[in-house]
Amino acid sequence: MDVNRLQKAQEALDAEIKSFFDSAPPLRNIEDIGKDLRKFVEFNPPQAGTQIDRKVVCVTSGGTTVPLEQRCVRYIDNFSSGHRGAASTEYFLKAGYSVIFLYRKGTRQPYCSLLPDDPFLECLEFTQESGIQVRQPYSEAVKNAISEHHAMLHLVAISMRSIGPHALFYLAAAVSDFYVPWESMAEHKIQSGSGPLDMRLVQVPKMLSRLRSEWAPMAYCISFKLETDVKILLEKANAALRKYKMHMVIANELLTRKEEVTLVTTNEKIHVRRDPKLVGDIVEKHIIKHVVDKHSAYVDNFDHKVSRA
Ligand code: PAZ
Repeated sequence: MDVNRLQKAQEALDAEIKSFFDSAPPLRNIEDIGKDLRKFVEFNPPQAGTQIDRKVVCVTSGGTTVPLEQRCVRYIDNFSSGHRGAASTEYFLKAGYSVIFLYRKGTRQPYCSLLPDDPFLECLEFTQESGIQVRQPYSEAVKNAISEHHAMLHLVAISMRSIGPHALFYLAAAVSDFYVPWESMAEHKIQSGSGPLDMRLVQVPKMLSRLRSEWAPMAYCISFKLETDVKILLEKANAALRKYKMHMVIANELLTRKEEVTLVTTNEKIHVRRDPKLVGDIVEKHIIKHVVDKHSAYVDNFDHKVSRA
């Protein structure tokens, strides 16, 4: 692409991103979120000239919805349960990472995978002697959920620029590709009875290239690619790797996503499977092991270059 066309494409993307953010209602509590985020980042201060061991990962998890009305009654949703993000967070914490867990309310939480879907009803029992108590099969899981969950970071970040290569983005959320701009959205509940609903959804601008080039240019970035047709999966993952300059794209197919994935980088494709013969073995355990190794090599390479400069 020549320089002029490249610049025009950049400007068009800038305009799309601006219009996307302008058309959304302002984020509530933005100041508190910013304050918490600063506290978190200050807790991991990059000290000039010293070795920083702490690594921070931002995990996105769960699906996003597309509201159809400003006073939202209806929305378009997707299948994502948040299992991938929640389970991966547990393994990142085990590997010594600090985690910013950016999740959709109501989706899976770390350390809760062993709890039933409706913990309050399933986990508790009433006895004459002790009143309400946690039922035996769940007591260990509830204990872990309480102690670990509260220690976890509840904050959101899109930029971890100040910690350079020690930052990792692990973008497991299923983000909607389309949205209804705020100004063209009906204010009140859309009325039925007047025939088929005709609605135009606008494409959400792809922010991945901005993340790589501007928001956190030194961070290690991993995105996911989900398809239902295995025949095109790796081709699409490779295309995303090149187009958005990701360091890794994790390719998964809808029906087998809990069994196996392929980690795609520019040099290799690593196929990762859970072992069905091992009780409790989950694919995220294997994914995170590879991710941690790749990220460490990236940081070492970075530090090496800096020390030689
Ligand atoms: O959230 P979950 O565990 O049910 O599913 C995980 C997943 C399939 C959403 C994730 O692995 C993924 O591929 N996310 C990106 C989807 C995409 O936009 O292509």
